[in-house]
Amino acid sequence: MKFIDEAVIQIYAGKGGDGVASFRREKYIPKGGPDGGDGGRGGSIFAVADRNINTLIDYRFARIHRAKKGQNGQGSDRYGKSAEDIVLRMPVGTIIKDIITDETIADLVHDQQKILLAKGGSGGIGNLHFKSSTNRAPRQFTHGEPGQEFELKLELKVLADVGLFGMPNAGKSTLIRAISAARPKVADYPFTTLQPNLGVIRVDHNRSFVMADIPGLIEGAAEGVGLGHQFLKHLTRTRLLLHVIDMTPLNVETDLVHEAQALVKELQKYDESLFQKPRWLVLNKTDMMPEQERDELCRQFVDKLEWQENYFIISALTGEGCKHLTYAIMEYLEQHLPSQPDSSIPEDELLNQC
Ligand SMILES: Nc1nc2c(ncn2[C@@H]2O[C@H](COP(=O)(O)OP(=O)(O)OP(=O)(O)O)[C@@H](O)[C@H]2O)c(=O)[nH]1
Ligand SMILES: [Mg+2]
Repeated sequence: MKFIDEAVIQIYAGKGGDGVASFRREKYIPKGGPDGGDGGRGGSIFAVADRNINTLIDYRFARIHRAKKGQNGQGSDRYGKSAEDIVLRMPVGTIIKDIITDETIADLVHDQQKILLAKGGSGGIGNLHFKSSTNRAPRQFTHGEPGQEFELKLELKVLADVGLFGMPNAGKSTLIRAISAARPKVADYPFTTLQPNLGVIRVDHNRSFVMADIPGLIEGAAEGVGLGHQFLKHLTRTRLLLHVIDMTPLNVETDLVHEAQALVKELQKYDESLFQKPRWLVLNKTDMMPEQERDELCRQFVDKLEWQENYFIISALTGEGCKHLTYAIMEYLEQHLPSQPDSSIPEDELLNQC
């Protein structure tokens, strides 16, 4: 299914049914009292986060959602039936904004989280309720209230603890396959991955984290080269970025240092706060380097980058170094808990998105 992470929808909650003015008319009861019932409530519109959905594509096709009107009240004390509510199911990670005010109405971070988006109008009151000691035969009734209406922007930003980024073909998807149950496509051509994939990395039975693999990024992405910047938003809610680098590119002339710096500049061009996020280097495909030179070559590379922080030498293909990397990530995440706990969600809620 096509991955869509933005949509605009219009929602119209139902109007309440009108109350009614009616009088009891029965044989042998000449002057029956008022018996007009109230109108039913109009249908409301809710959003519910559903872990089985990972795209907003449905909302590209169905943009207008209109709940039904409540039934009018009737004579003989009969109340109108309330209209059914509409429930819009959306992926976990969907942010819902009012298009006019740009205000965030909801951030669906937990599976089955339910939010009222537009309230159905209350039903009008029938004349039954206007009866009093001074007015035994009221003719008043009220109309149902209108339902709320909004135009909303839906934006999906996947929720993950760790985000992978790197050049196409660097081995990002191979890495997520090696350490989680996620099964994104892997192939030896660029731009194999065309949508974010999430994987749950289980370090031991009660410690795990969620990792996002996004499509490859290349120099000039800000100007739209390759797939552009469009997928970087899916890294904005992560707590740690892993920059995956292919240490043995097919083209031996590749300037790895320049390439790595250029990608980081792309992050910065997209969003300064993404650039400021903690970032580690993951030097991949090292199984193709001569073993005796491997560590030295990697060290020279990080030196040229003037990289003093964490770097990991791995082979996503053979799995070498991957366990050490996952433990280091887990420890880091445990030591740097999110300031807003709501920005991460229980991992089992994300499994479907793998
Ligand atoms: N030898 C070796 N090959 C690897 C390693 N990791 C990945 N590959 C190969 O590199 C190619 C690209 O791997 P992917 O995992 O699809 O790369 P990607 O970074 O996800 O690529 P895009 O989705 O296009 O951005 C595949 O042929 C993999 O088998 C590794 O550690 N060693
Ligand atoms: Mg990939």
